[in-house]
Amino acid sequence: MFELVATKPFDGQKPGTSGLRKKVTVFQQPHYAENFLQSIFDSLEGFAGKTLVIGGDGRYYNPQIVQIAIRMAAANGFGRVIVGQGGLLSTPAASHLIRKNGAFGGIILSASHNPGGPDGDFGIKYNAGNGGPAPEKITDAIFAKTKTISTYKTLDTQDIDIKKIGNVELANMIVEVVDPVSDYAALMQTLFDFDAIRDLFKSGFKMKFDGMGAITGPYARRIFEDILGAKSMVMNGVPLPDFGGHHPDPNLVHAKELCDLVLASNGPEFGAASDGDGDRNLIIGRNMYVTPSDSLAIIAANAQLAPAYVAGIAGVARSMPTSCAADLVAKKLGVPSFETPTGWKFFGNLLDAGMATVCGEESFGTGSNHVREKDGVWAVLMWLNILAKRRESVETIVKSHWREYGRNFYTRHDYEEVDLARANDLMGNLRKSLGGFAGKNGIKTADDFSYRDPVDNSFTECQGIRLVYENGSRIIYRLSGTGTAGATLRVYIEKYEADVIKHNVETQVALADLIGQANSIAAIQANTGRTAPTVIT
Ligand code: VG1
Ligand code: CO
Repeated sequence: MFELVATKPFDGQKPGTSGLRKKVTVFQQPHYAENFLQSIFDSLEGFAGKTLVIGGDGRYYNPQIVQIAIRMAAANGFGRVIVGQGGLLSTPAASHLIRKNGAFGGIILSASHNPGGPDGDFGIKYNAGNGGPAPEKITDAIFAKTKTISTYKTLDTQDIDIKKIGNVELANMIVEVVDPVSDYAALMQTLFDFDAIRDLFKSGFKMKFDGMGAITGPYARRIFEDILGAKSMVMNGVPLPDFGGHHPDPNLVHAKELCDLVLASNGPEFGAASDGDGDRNLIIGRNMYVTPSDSLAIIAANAQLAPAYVAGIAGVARSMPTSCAADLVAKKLGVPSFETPTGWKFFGNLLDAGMATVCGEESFGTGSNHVREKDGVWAVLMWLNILAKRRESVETIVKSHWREYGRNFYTRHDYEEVDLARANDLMGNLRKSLGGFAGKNGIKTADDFSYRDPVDNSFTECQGIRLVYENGSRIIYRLSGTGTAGATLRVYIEKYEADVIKHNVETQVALADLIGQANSIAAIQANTGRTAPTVIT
């Protein structure tokens, strides 16, 4: 018999770009997590007796919330929970388990690339039966429920042992504890040419992978080292509750240890990293950083080298701030390209409908129709597959891509933890001035990006201020939907360059003019009090 616990609503349980993210201390308030979980269940219908996948990235507070979620799933009438051993699952592995087992949905416990530990962040996200993040229709319903909740259902039981693989009974529910890596590793072997990659490593090819003290360590060890035979190449490979103090965001700033090693002229041929929950990827080669936007374009152009994509891709989708490099590839391939709002949930319908095969975001996210999340290890394997087939360096592959398509110089400047009211003012002022930009200083159009989903016709607006220049250059402003303190202003800057002679200019230099314009148009210094971005990628 379940217990009905009386509770009161909490303010602000609104899912952002990727689920509900708050400080651990916020989640530690009595009933806080329970309220949100019950609101998820109350927004769903028809799950009695069905399967729910539960797992998280192992960050601080993961073990406690896994137990709460399992009890509440049983009390709410699920028939089976599949949970990763120790409560661990990378986000793409959770997506795969939902799909493979025909589960009703999944609860993913992660704040992704945000720092962890007692003073860090925590997060809860619901994924639907297609394995993908719940669409806005569901997240809006969840938020509405959080505002009126008065009771939640749970069981009065001890913690259940999820350290051992196997089945445990809990009331009328079966809890199936699974190895977090096995099914995922098996899926990867159906997508890529593992023999070719094994041969690449046998030939002396050197690689370093940075797990950043987060979830992908065990996945990388099993797949790259045990299965593919790469020798001791994983750094920071043990998932830790505080990520070993790392900020598990795989970019040039936070994966500095790896970058210093690989970007050197005598470094290993290839380097990669993933984030807290394993859905992001950083790709670097000796002397060559590959921007996520370029990586998406290069993957789209070379996907046919991998067995799963040998028949070609149906289309490419990118988030609006991602550079237009992938569009050029789609055009050449004669397949459609789609431009969606930021956040992986917007790719779900396109993937389900078979309209896009490969998707990506400038924020180090790349993936395909094999799951419904971005997938860090997948992207690394895709690159390894390309490298194994082409037997050229990362640098050669990138430069020849630019030669063929032109180069989309690209940078993102983040101003983190700025005052929320001032950030809102900055965006508000830009919105008010929208009508005055076009036709001046080379700007062709100015708008606040909105998106009509071509599959279900749903409409999403206010997704970022977009200034598009006559020559195709773009400046985009938006506020982050994943932060937990103040506001983060993201400024995205892009310029297309067809002339090969100009391809080797340093990115910040090539974009200096546009960066100056971006700063002055939004009066960033005056509005944020900051003279420089906190993070440049
Ligand atoms: C950021 C990125 C976005 C990504 C999201 C979740 O969102 O910009 O592209 O989908 O994080 O990624 P925002 O709203 O902060 O810009 V993860 O790795 O946190 O699941
Ligand atoms: Co992530």
